[in-house]
Order: sequence, then structure tokens, then C-alpha cells
Amino acid sequence: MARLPDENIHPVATGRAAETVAQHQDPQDLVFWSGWFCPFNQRVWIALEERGIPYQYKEVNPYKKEPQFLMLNPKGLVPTVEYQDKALYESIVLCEFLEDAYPTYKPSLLPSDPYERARVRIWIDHVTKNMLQAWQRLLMAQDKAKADAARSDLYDAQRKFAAQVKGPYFVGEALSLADVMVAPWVAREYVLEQHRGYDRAAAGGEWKAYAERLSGRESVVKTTSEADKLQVIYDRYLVDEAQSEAARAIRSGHMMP
Ligand SMILES: N[C@@H](CCC(=O)N[C@@H](CS)C(=O)NCC(=O)O)C(=O)O
Repeated sequence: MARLPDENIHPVATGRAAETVAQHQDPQDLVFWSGWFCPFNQRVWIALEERGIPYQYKEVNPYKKEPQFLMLNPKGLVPTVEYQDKALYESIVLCEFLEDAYPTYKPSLLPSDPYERARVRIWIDHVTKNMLQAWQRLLMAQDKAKADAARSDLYDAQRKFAAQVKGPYFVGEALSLADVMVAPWVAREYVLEQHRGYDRAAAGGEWKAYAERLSGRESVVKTTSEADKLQVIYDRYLVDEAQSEAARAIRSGHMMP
């Protein structure tokens, strides 16, 4: 019998992420409605931290679909942002919004060169359509054939992405949104290593070096909670009992929401 996904979720961020939460309690123009465990959410959190944008952190459990939260985001998903009392959502849209709404906060995470900006967006699309789908399929795979296929697709997606990384980051010296979009899943690769026979090196030396660099980045570390709290959530996916929108989508062969 599948348990509801909110039952065992630790209610708030822990470890380094809890320290970051504590520093962002004062009211601000921007309220960040966050689920500490969510990788989509962490994208926005990393962007906020990288750029030093003032924000007020508020924790929400998106699985409860509370009416007040659904009024902000009809999908009932984190991340959600309230900016000057108007609500926005979708992690990629939100990161782009932060670029538009806070142009004076440096560094920008989009390169100034139009070609490079477009290249960043092309490879974010690759992350969405290829890398994350394979990641989630591998996480939820219940037999060897499915796991092997998903792992191979994931290595392929990571290898292709790594070939585009100019180094040390996607566009060169500066961090960009291409890196931000990948970082939360890189920081969670240990789950696949421990449970799904994943090996970073099998995606190639370029991916391995890039992934190590990215997961050690301060903005990633300071928005990451303790591994044992995260494991409770991943346990549900590993036995294919998760009831999130993402789990349902992967189970039925669709793209994640
Ligand atoms: N496409 C969305 C995905 C966000 C998402 O799936 N968030 C999950 C947590 S990681 C959520 O809120 N799940 C609640 C649910 O599935 O009911 C984005 O990029 O922001």
C-alpha cells in the first residue's frame, strides 16, 4: 500500500540549508515558497544565493495542496515565488525572472552575448527533456533492464552536456543558468550511486570533473540539507511508491511536470 508522500517528510531544512533559511526570515519584496528537499526548488535557491538577492524564505509542503498555496500556484508545486504580492512559479521561468527583475544584482547568470545566451537555453532544454527524465527513470526503475536502459540514457545525456562545458563552468569562468539547472541533481547523484549502480566516471572524465566542481560550489552546499533526511524521500521513489506528480508522470511514460 503506497503511503502518502507527506507523512514522513522532515518538515524543515537541516544542516547547512537550515543556516541559510535562518538568515532569510525578514520580510522582503520577494517571498520564496520553498520545499527544502526539492531539486527544482534548489535551482531558484542557488540563483538567489549566487546573486545576493534579498528574499524571505517560507517552507511549504507541496504534497498537502493546501488551498492557500493553490491560490499562489494552481499546480501546487514548489518552487513558487511571490514578488510584490504577485505569484510566479516554474523553476526555469523563475530563474529567468530573477535576471529580469534584479538586473543590478551581479553576477548575472545569463551571458551578455546573445549566441551564448541562446546556447545556455538550448542546453537547459536538453537537461529538461533528456537528463532529468533519465535520472528519474533510473531512480524509479524496478528491474535490471529498465535500470540499465535509464542509466545508459543518463550517461549519454551527461556526456553530451559535458562536451558543451567550456570549463570550469558551462560558459567558461562564470557560473550560468545552465549550471544552476543541473546542480541539484549532481548534488543528489550519490543516491543513484548507492542504489542504482550509477558511476559518475562512466559518463566520462569531463562530466566527473564538472560534477565534482559543481557539487562543491558554496551556493549548492549552503542550500543542501542533511543526506539522511533526503534519503527518506528518495526511499519512496526507490521502491516506486512515491505519489508525487513527477513519480506519476514517469510511471505512465510521460514527461515530468
Ligand atoms: N516543473 C516544475 C517542477 C516542480 C516540482 O515538481 N516540484 C515538486 C517537488 S520536487 C512538487 O512540488 N511536488 C508536489 C507534487 O508532486 O504534488 C519546476 O520546474 O518548478
